[in-house]
Amino acid sequence: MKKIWWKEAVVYQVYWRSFYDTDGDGYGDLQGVIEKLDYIKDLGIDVIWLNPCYESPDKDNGYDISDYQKIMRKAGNVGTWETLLKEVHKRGMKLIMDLVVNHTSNQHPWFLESRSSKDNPKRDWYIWKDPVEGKEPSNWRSYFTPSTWEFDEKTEQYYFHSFAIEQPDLNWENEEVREAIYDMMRFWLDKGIDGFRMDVINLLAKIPGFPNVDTPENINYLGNNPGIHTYLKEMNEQVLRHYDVMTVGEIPFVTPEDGLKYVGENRNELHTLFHFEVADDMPTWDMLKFKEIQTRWYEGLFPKGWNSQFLNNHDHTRQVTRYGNDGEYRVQSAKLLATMIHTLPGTPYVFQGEEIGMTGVRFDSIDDYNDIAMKNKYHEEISKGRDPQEVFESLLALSRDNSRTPVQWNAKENAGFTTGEPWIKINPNYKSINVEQALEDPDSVYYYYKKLIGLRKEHEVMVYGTFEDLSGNDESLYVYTRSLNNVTWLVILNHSNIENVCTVPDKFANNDKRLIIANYPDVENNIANSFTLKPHEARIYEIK
Ligand code: TEU
Repeated sequence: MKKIWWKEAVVYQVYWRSFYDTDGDGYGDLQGVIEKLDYIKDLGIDVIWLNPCYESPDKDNGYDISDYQKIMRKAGNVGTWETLLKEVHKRGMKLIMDLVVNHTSNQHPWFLESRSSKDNPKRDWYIWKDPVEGKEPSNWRSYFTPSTWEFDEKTEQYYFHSFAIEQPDLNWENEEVREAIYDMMRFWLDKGIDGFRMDVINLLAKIPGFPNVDTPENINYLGNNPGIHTYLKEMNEQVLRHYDVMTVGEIPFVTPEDGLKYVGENRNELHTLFHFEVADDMPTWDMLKFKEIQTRWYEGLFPKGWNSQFLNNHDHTRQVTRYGNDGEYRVQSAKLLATMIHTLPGTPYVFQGEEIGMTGVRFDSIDDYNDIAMKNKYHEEISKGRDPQEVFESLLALSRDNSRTPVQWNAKENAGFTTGEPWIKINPNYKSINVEQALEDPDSVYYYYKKLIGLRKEHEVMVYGTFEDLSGNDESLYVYTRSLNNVTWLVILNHSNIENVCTVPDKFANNDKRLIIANYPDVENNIANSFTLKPHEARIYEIK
């Protein structure tokens, strides 16, 4: 079987502004990432995904770029970035960067020129429309605002934005735009990066004419539109196929069948994707729903295309809080969720701090939060006369800031993240949940992650094995196999706050079993055909 590095890899996501601050300005920085590379390497990580650190007014934490080829001052400079890349490669790891090309900042020189006049040569680099009956050209909502249209007084036209008004969409129908983006991609690829995580890459193509829709709140009309595959094939032909790189498309709202159109091995578009079906369809844990999603994506994608496995990132709250148990069983729950993510089919992602079981937060006031999506929604809802406290509390669980609080390095002031005033509050539980504590505790979440990641390097069955769900419609138990050649691993997960009886699938009743890993101590090697699992207990057995 063909071995492919980005399928075998474990990716660690560095949200640098919350990772480690070395200059005391209260923001993490690239020098901080450099100083923690040995920590990331020791975990067993192969690839680092660095969130955007390009020049930006920072309205959406770097996803509003004003210069694609400069480094944001609070992150560092190109020199620091080049040192980071060199140090990552020196440790045998790879670095992928965020490619944010659906939109720029409204402070990007391209947009400043485009908005300056209707006949500016760059007018058509963005999407401008005349008012319709004195109003927005169509009834579309954006992800962050009630309308995708913002009126510009100077030229008396509306411009289109899929996200905040500070993030105007580029017009991908314009070949000059595409060529400028391809040149920018080559700039970073020629510096030696190992690939791109492509921000909302399915939004580049728009429905022609921007017609009104019946249900503007169901904003899937923003993505997966005709023309997207033409653009991605051109991007692959002109740029990507000329480099040995990993491409992962963030394609939030897509089905397995449509996902395969982006990442099918003979499509010549992208290598792999991550989608949000779990995050969007499961505000809280629903094992039956999760199993159904996993099986549908396995059957709809593998082995013709490749998926990613994650439960949290900088946009989705910390998994042990949202999907597990961040109280009495936090450690066991964090280990169980990790066991699942690292044994399901696809490339596993570790979001910074997940490896020590960091949890979500509940700050006291909207003023404690930074996330533009949350704050825009808060102001939109209270402008309708809703009770501010009720609106605030309704937004807490899914606020993206849950995952954006600084990494907790130790129990000292500001969790050892900064000597300055942190840009966002530190999670108050840092005194008990921090890297220093984890490194001193052989039973910590950290060492469990390290062992899981190590297993992936030793056993190809975790990467290339077929997948079969054997747990049927049990609402807490997830029991499945991964098989490759004559090796079969049986994964047994009790995602529950109570004990559960597990019966070994009949087909393995007479086989010997060898325990590979467990998240409780003193677990028996061989098992009887029916045995009791503790709350949030996870085990992997090799079937002999
Ligand atoms: O996120 C795209 C996206 O789909 C998210 O906006 C998601 O729908 C939202 O966060 C609800 O949870 C990407 C980036 O990951 C995000 O940080 C940016 O804000 C966004 O694109 C715009 O660039």
